[in-house]
Amino acid sequence: MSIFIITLTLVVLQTPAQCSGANLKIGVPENYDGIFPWYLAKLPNLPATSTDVVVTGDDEGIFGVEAGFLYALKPLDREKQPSYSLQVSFSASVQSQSFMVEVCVIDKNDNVPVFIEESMRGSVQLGLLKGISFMQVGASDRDDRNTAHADLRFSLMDQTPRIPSSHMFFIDSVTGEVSLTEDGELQAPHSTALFY
Ligand SMILES: [Ca+2]
Ligand SMILES: [Ca+2]
Repeated sequence: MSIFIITLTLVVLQTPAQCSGANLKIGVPENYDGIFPWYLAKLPNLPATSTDVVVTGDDEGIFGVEAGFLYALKPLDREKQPSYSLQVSFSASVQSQSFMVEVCVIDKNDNVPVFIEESMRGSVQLGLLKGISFMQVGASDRDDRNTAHADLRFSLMDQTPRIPSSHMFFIDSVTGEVSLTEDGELQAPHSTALFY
């Protein structure tokens, strides 16, 4: 029986995230680092003559309305809170009215993937055929799993020692399953290395 240690790397693809719109839904990017108040959108449901405009539904007091525009007073963190359901109340023609606004925080790729376990050990039984998985590695990413920001790919970076072949192992880039290559199948029984 041989035991090996391998070094792995993760590759993360990037594509823009989407925030679908329905009713009054506003998509805003996370981690805004510009000037505050940050004006997010004009509220078309708010009559120009409305008074006593109040925004509720956000415990931290991040959002407000000024001159018909919804604004935020600090950057948003999708990993902390992915959306906000706000109620905008106002008075128009003496009557009190309100409508709902959903603020959807659009993901940015601001988290690196991390392995579920810092170090993993697998063992190969003598006579194991190529392509048959003998261990599986896992990783996670806090970004939006519906986007490529959390779409992980595995690859083997290095093998130590590189004997009797430098290409003894294969990792499935999607599943993280590790198996022997053809070289590994042929050479493992003759390998003098007990640990990789
Ligand atoms: Ca990420
Ligand atoms: Ca993110």
